[in-house]
Amino acid sequence: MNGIMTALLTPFNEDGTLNEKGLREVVRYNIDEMKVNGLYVGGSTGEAFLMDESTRKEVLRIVKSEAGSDVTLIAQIGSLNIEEAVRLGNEAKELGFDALSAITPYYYKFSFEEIKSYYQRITEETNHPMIVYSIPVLTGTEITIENYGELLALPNVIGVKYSDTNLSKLTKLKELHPDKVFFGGADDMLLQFAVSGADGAIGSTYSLLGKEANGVFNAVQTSSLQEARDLQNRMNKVISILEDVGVYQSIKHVLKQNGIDGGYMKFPFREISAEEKKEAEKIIDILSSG
Ligand code: NAY
Repeated sequence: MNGIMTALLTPFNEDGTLNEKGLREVVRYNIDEMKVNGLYVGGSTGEAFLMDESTRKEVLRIVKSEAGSDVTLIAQIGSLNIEEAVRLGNEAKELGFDALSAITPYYYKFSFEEIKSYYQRITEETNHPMIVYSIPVLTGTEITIENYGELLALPNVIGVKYSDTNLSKLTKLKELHPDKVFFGGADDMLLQFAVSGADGAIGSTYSLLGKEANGVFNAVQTSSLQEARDLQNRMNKVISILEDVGVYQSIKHVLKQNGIDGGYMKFPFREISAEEKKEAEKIIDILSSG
């Protein structure tokens, strides 16, 4: 469950019906020519949200019958209608898809508790590996690091399709959940996703750029960038304290603890309190633990 996966497009006929021949060709092309590790079926690229349930099921059946066990198959089964999502999930499971994925419920401004209960219900009623699909640019739903933690703790939730561009958040998530899988979802930032700790990427453009994408990903994996990521994680722990307390104030304070006169702030900047100074001093421990 890693590497480059194509977010599969769906060929339609002119009258809007499914073009089975085209779909089979696209599947084969991705597997045989683009050499991708997997197919993500029924996502945004697949226009799934424009299809009725029976067509979505038909797409799953055709893709499975064409791909067999050649590559990893993930079925995006999310729907605003929970019963439909569960039915699609069970269909994909029975067909032999390796994992399910579901878009965060969209359109209405659902609370996190509602979003969590959506994944809870799908995973309970399908009992199959689940990848949360987060794409804030389209759904408007941002998930905090803490809330991701709650979703990733649900039974069967194995990872996130992270179609977000906040890469410092991704690095932190991977550090907090090393056993979960994270897929990048902005193809122009594949390199940055790979460097930031993504286990793979799912994207539309890999139907054309599969080989290049594999090249980018492998090049990053085989160099010593893991070390760079570990260092960045340490840096980010410090940066997060700095930002909480006040960046300039706490740098000055920590410098002072090291015998360097960082001086005071210029009015109207305020000086930090004794409590904030103690918080800033946590940085010294982090720096000395390296
Ligand atoms: C999906 O569900 O089809 C996806 O994986 C979405 C990922 C794509 N984003 C969107 C909004 O479709 O591959 C990207 C995107 O097409 C690419 O970065 C080019 O913009």
